[in-house]
Amino acid sequence: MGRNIVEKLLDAHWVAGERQPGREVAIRIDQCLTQDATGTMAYLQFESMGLDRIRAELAVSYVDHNTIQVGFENADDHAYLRTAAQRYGAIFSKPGNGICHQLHLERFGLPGKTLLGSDSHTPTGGGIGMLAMGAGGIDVAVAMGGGPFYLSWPRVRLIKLTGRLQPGVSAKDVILKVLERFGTKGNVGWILEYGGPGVATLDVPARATITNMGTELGVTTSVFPSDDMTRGFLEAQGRADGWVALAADADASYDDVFELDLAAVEPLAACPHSPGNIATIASLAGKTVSQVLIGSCTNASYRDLKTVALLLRGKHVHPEVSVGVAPGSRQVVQMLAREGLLEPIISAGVRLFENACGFCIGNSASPESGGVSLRTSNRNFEGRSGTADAQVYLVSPETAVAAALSGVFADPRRLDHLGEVQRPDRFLVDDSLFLYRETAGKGVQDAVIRRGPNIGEPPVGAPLPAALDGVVAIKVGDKITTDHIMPAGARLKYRSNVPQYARYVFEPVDPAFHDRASAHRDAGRQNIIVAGESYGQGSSREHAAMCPMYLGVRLVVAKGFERIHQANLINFGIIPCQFADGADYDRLRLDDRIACDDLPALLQGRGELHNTTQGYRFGVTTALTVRQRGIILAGGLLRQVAAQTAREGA
Ligand code: MIC
Ligand code: SF4
Repeated sequence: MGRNIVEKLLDAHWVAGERQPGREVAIRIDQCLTQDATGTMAYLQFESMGLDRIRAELAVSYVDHNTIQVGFENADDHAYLRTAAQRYGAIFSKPGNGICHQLHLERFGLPGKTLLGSDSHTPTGGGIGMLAMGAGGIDVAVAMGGGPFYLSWPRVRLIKLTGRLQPGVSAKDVILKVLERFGTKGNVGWILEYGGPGVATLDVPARATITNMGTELGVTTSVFPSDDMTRGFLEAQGRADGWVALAADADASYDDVFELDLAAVEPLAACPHSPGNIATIASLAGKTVSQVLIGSCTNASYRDLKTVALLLRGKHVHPEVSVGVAPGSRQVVQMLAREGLLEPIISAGVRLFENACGFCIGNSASPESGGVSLRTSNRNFEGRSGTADAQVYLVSPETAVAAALSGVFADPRRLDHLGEVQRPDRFLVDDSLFLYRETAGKGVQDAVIRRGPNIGEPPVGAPLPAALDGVVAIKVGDKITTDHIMPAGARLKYRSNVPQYARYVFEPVDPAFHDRASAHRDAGRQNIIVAGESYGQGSSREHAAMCPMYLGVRLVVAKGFERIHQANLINFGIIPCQFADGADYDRLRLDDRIACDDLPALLQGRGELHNTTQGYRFGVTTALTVRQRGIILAGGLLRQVAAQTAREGA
């Protein structure tokens, strides 16, 4: 029987496990990426594991999130990351080089390889035929050290593309269509594989836009075949040597097939406050817009920004709309500059931002109060923009330009000069902002790691106690994102300093959480988080587990969890339990005291918790592998790996 692309990639990297949907498998990771907001902790944890050097084929440490540098914190992080990369043998991408996913696609991504990144949008690499996944920093640290990555054997859905997109409709509309169909919850454990004759009509940046936002569905990853289009892209990047073909066998089978006619896709928007809240631009036409921002790892490629430049040429943005462009990489900026395409953007009255995450993570360009902001990025969670009551819509670059020019939502298919962008024969390649081990100056072993005052210590958990003397420290609803749990934006600069960052756990939901949880912890009680469906959507930030661990959280009881966050909770020794009966969610109240005499027994799959305040018992379930139970019992992965390394060294 033939194999699909996902099976081929998993088989080629097989280490151990069972080919059964939902069962855990271990695979070898070829390439790793980190970014600065998660990278400092990833490297600090790598150091605590006692390994002397990076063993993965390739590791790249990007600086793209925290480039604001108000105060010393970000700069301390950058210096630490640069010197740690030099010491352990990673490539360091300096601030100013661009956004990790865009850069990785341009310069390092290769079909047939696995990629693990400490950022949830790592699946961008699926656009070039990689099995690319996001994970918490500590999982990436383990993979950098040559250890395997564990994932559930997936169910694979074929998204069969036919037809060709109309001019003015682009890749963003395709993934918004997929989001409309499958939503942002209920997709854990799936991988999307794209196929069908429509694939050949999409270039690599378009494919990468689609795989990038597969993350918003909650799938493990998304992957495209590697074909002539892929080869052409690699050739134009001067990397043709790395091309291999990758296609599903003719008789491959899938767990599900969804057919999508590209010609029938209309311009779409994800409406506030979820990437799965989809409406047609036609239904929004005429609605006033106050801000338009084009950029992020989803839609800031050369193709996207050249499209924007050509659409803006000779025109001016609407007087009442604030418009900004943040290119995805320095290559994109250099190409636009060489082709005279920055001029039309600037002359149109657009603000040119740094090629970094910037507005997407809410650390710049927040909209006005109640403002309507159209963005080409991938997340529109409430408050993420930095303005609590802003209305953020996610759209394609073409739709963004149509709104920038008219001041209202407008159909991009009516713009002039659509569809004029072709891939260049040669991209402008200038790798001078990548610092390679060989060019970094000193011998790897001699490099001195710079640790400014912002560089803290990764917290190490304590082994699981036998009994639980817990208290419900917060009760939250459905679809709580990691932005709710551990806000980014203005708080992002504390990522390397856990005691400080922990002050902001649940800040957008309940600013009193930190003080309450600290008081329980100091009184010797364990904190419990009670949550609804899809707890932990969004970012891969392990701080959303690490900081709660620091505040004494031992248990999250929810109706459902998202993949990366569930793995992060386990990695930090926190038990993710589900209600055996969802109705018990309603009964639990803040401050209820919860007891359990045999906490380790809970890890076996099923158990009972005793609500001693209200005087009743309720059932919970866990779905943990032997490996995961070991991590929780040990008090977290860091503690477990450090103990193992010490034993091996002894
Ligand atoms: C995001 O888009 O939310 C981020 C910021 O890139 C995060 C990573 C982080 O929190 O540092 C992600 O997507 O994983
Ligand atoms: Fe950066 Fe935004 Fe992409 Fe996250 S989603 S990596 S913040 S550009």
